[in-house]
Amino acid sequence: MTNSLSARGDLVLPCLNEAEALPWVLGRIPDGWRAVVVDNGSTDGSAALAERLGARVVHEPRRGFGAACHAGLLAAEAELVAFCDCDASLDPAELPRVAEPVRGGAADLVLARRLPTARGAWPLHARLGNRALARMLRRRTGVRLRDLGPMRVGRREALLALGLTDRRSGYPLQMVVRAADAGWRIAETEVAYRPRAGKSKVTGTWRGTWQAVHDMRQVLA
Ligand SMILES: Nc1nc2c(ncn2[C@@H]2O[C@H](COP(=O)(O)OP(=O)(O)O)[C@@H](O)[C@H]2O)c(=O)[nH]1
Ligand SMILES: [Mg+2]
Repeated sequence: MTNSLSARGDLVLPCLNEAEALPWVLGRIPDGWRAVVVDNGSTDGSAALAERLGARVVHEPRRGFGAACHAGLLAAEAELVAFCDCDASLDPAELPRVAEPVRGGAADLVLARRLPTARGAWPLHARLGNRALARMLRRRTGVRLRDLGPMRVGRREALLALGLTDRRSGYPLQMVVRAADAGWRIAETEVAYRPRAGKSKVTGTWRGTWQAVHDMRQVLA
């Protein structure tokens, strides 16, 4: 891991009780990237563990995936900012390749489409919901994406200028909708999607799924 001055990018990792996943995730941070773990009131010692493992830890008391992601964006200092789940389902080591189009100026935002590596990595309802969402996004904005993947990279100042307001599960969708409305060049690449470590907070639960559907509808309304 590198300090902020030499870092090419800050990697925002929203974290709610991910002690099981943190050692692997933080062990996979590529050179030139700094991990910014945003703890959202974990009760399993995630924050202390992340600190011990050398990550920068930001505390966001307001619950919600978007609240955590946005606190990470506000705390970031590097030119490039990436987002990635902190559950060991996605490999931070893939970041340099994912970030390349933004770094090189060919795109303003890159999203990584998830390719499941095993049965059970991606529950069917989540996969179908995601596909429906991609279709709605295309109808609404004209942007063609095959997945609204959680691993993505953009420029810090431009991301801030989007003025994102969602603080729950609509955040990743609002980012793409506003970027599309602002005329950003949006690119899609691929990443491996593994079965997560620990328990799912969103699509693995009824409550989380319902909230995600509700929040995303609001964004597209
Ligand atoms: N900070 C914060 N992180 C969250 C919250 N809900 C989920 N996360 C994190 O967001 C990421 C995605 O959540 P996850 O449970 O993997 O959702 P799934 O991939 O749909 O099953 C994980 O890193 C979680 O720790 C929340 O309310 N606050
Ligand atoms: Mg996950």
